[in-house]
Amino acid sequence: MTEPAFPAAFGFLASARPGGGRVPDAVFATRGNHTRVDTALPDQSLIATLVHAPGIAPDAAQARDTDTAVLLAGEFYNRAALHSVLPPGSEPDGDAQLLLQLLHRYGLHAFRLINGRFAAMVSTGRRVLLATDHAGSVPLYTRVAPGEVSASTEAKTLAAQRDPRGFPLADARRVPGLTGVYQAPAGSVTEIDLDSGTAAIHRTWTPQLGRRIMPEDEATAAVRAALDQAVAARVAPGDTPLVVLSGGIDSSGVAACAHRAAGSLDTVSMGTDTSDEFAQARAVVDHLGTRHREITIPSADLLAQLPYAVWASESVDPDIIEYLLPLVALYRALDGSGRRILTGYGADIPLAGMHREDRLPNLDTAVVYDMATFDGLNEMSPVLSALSGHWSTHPYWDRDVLDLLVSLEAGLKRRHGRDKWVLRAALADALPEETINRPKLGVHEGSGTTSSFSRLLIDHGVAEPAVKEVKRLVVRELFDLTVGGGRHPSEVSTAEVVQSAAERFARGAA
Ligand code: IOT
Ligand code: MG
Ligand code: MG
Repeated sequence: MTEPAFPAAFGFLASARPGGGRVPDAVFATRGNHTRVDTALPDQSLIATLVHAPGIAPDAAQARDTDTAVLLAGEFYNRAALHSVLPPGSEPDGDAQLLLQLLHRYGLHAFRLINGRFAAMVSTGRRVLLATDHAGSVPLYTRVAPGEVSASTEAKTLAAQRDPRGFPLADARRVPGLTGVYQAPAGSVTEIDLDSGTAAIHRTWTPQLGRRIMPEDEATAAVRAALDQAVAARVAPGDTPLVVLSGGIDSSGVAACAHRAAGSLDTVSMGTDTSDEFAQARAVVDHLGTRHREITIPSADLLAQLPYAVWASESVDPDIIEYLLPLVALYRALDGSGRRILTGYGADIPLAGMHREDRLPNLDTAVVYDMATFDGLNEMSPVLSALSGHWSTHPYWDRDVLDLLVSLEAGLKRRHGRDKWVLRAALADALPEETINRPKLGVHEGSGTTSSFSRLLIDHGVAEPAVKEVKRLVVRELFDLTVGGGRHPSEVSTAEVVQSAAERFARGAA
């Protein structure tokens, strides 16, 4: 089986009902072709729109047999292991068929076996299953009523459907401002009874709380092996991947592994007129011999794209939006056809890379906190790049890599006066010394995003101490306009929203 450069589908909007029905024509942020699916099972119908890369038939995103139908957005990374537990002779063609066969063998526990980046909807008997990967990295939203379950990888497509009014879904996160729309939790299967609209949530993954003590050489070898494998699983045969490269240890490590796995590598770095990390990325480019591009985006253009970052991520968290904006602007600036993109995103969460101090108790507190609060932030969403036709994937949040990194005792993460020590040591033979030793710089800092966003607010009369709160108001208003209100981001002006948020804050504070 050759693996395609793209998953068979990037996203979907679907509806399950006892009888037939239809799904309205939806506007996704994800760019791609739309294919309609209409599956009549004995006890329910599953109808859907699949969004997929042009030129790729989305056949492998759907599968059915007599009483079960599967829809899948995204891809699996442990296919060989998954195949190995199926009866001899079963030759599933594509990830949706593989999932269908696993469901027959394991029931909904099948989702506990999968290491992937996906969202899935399964119609079976009179039940509907909605499943996310361990990280919820492909966001999945639902609106449930007796007799109908709608689900989508983008909340905005459910906002457009005002009817039916959603049933409350205990233990799932409400989507702000969208009545009756809930986000399926990361690492879970939501099992819904189609007739009553009642649901039970089954956890399929949870971050480890135990910590492992390991000798230095064993820990570094384990990290290197896990990362190598995660990157190799994300590289398609015959395809040259693209790494978004800052020149920090996280993305440089991915670049080194990807170069080895694919035999060739393209890299791209973004900067602004106020700051960049071009020289640091260049050291890695020269060392590995990648084909490299630098893209400079003026800060004013960057901030003008805030509506796109919120529209794509469907996140209301202002800190997260500052991390995502430079990446969204970078993805939008890539011309040409869709690419398979690997990032270093997420490494700082299990390694507490954002935590700039020495004390180990506080470091592990930061890891536990971040691992308990990432769900719903949508920072790994594929829509960030899919809005310009690219598929992105994050090797540090591979389930095996993440489980390993989270579980290492804090003294392996901060050691010999270095942050992220175990990762730096694991990559010591693959990268230049200056890259291995380079202190952490966040993407929001290296691109000047945080400071130029602050400056924009201050220029609109916001006082320094209020900047954080007004940023929150700006992001929420952008969310209400582009996700809840269905406005295209090209029609939304950052400056106008900043002005209105600043005025609202001033009135409230007065
Ligand atoms: P950072 O780790 O600096 O960047 C994340 C990824 O974005 C990098 O690994 C790289 O692939 C890409 N990138 C960054 N800068 C550039 C650039 N100039 N050009 C091209 N690509 C670039 C924030 C952060 O520090 O980003 N993200 C953290 C923490 C998230 C916090 N979330 C949470 N607590 N839930 C992270 O772990 O990635
Ligand atoms: Mg990082
Ligand atoms: Mg960085």
